[in-house]
Amino acid sequence: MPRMKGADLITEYLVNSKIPYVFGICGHGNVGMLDSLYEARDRIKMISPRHEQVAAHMADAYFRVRHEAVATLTSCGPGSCNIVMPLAVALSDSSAVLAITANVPTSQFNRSPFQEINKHFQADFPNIIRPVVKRSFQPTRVDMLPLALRQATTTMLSGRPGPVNVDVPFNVFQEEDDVEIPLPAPPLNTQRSGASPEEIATALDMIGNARRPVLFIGHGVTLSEAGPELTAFAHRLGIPVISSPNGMGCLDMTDPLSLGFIGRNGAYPANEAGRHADVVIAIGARFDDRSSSSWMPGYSWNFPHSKLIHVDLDPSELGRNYPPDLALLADARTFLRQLMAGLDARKDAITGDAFKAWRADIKGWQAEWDAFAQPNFDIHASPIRPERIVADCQAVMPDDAILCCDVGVNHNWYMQFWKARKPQTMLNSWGFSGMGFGAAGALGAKLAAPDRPVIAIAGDGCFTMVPHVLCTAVEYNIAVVWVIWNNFGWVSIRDIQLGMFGGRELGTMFHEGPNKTPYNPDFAALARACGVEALTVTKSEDFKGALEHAIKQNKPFVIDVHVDAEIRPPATGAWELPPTPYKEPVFGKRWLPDIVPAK
Ligand SMILES: Cc1ncc(C[n+]2csc(CCOP(=O)(O)OP(=O)(O)O)c2C)c(N)n1
Ligand SMILES: [Mg+2]
Repeated sequence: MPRMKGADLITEYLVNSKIPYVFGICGHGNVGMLDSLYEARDRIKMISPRHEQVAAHMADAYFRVRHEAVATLTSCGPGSCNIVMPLAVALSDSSAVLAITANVPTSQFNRSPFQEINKHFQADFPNIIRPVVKRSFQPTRVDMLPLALRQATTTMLSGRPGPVNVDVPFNVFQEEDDVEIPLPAPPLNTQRSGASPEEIATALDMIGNARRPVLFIGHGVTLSEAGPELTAFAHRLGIPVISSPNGMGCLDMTDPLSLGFIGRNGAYPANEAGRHADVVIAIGARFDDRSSSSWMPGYSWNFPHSKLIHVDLDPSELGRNYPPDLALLADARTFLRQLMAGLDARKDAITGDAFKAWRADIKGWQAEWDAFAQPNFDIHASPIRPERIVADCQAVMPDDAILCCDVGVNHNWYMQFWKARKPQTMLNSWGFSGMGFGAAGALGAKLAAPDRPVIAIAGDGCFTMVPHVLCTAVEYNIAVVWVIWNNFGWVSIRDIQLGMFGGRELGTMFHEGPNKTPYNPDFAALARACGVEALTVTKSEDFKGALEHAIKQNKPFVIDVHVDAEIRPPATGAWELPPTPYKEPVFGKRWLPDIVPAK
């Protein structure tokens, strides 16, 4: 067995696992690891952004684009505490990150050395990080590293992927032992479980008896790389597809069967189809509050009136929010292949003919929605109407370009109107909605897809949480285009505040001076100060050209776009914060079936 330093063992394992990057920030706790990465600098690259939050968002976005994980490296104490939020983002959205954190030397455990968390237990960082990772490992000797690394990476990529933590005391980087480098973990989707033949037969019976079926797909379909199978199945039977944000693009959203997103910020045809469906086939989707109108019946869904076939590889999602009529523990791609094979084998040929009337209803809802929404896309104004920005991005960005979305009302507009053409091209912090994901993650997305344009859409609030991303872009020449959706405030929250509290506003807009003049830094000047080219756009006529220009430059670029804060995305479903009653007007109508049959 070779004798080697713990840090070298980790480095060799990362290299053998074909992990090309470590995103991280130095500290006294991890200098041993940095020195080892220096030795291997031709085989693995360290990228050091200006905040640990950015490092973990970068790793998260990198995985979402490539479905291959990279590592983060943070020091003991505060540096590692800074990755808690982005790891929560990754965990909520099933994204894999190998978070290597440093800790104090084992010989100093419990003595309260510099940066040890020890109130309740020695070197207690694993307890801080535990709720936001699939598992935390704390090897306290070099000979414990091989098993910890192998188990951590296997856990990270198996089943439902997610972040893991390996917490390494200072001396474990530095000490030597006789150790074997473990084999790399199997890549994502190595194991693909399927449903039983009986379950597939039951699912097909339910689909065959349906008259108004709909597919609801989520990140599980994206992670399973089941886009072609989904498309083939939807086309074969002519079943419309509703998508959660992280499922977008698995079916080309310009396909007539693609209904878009559902819920308060969904598209009207998706909510209409969801609430009128008689059979819902949900695959890798979890019916969270934002894609189910907070579970209030009749806005987005009508369970148990509608029958539910729920497919997921995580049993905790089956029945979490709606009890399924048929719950299938299966990988999305395997399930869809099984359905297709089942269709081929059946004697009572199931065809899409039975759904013709249903598709005609849907066409009608699509026409109504277009008639309502489309005229606003062509309006020129200053400040700019929100729809215009979405439309111009759609017109300028090539089909394989990556949109890395941040959080806020800007994101609501993209959820409602963006048409992703391919999987893994629209990245969203969905489950946890951590501000900074879009602005920071875009750096990781660009490293994952260096030949494709990457556009970050970030609100002015989100961007000012991580403005130092510009420094990192310059230092490492990462050609991201940031579109700053500048409405001079935390406008998504302002709108909730205004709606709930009779028009009173506090702490949700950016002002200066006694007259409360809208305030923001001059983002273009800020960008130039960092060495990044920038433009300010205040008129809608100018945005498209600015974006084209920025993409063509193929270098870091900021476009500060002044957007009208008074135009709100139309509600087509609902979102409720109990006990406040929901009273927003909804485009279309809540629809409850007359008779809700008992189960
Ligand atoms: C780290 C973090 N802090 C706070 C929030 C709560 N929050 C959600 S959206 C939002 C405002 C976003 O403002 P901005 O980026 O300007 O987007 P806008 O809604 O104005 O488009 C806030 C504060 C959050 N999701 N994440
Ligand atoms: Mg804003």
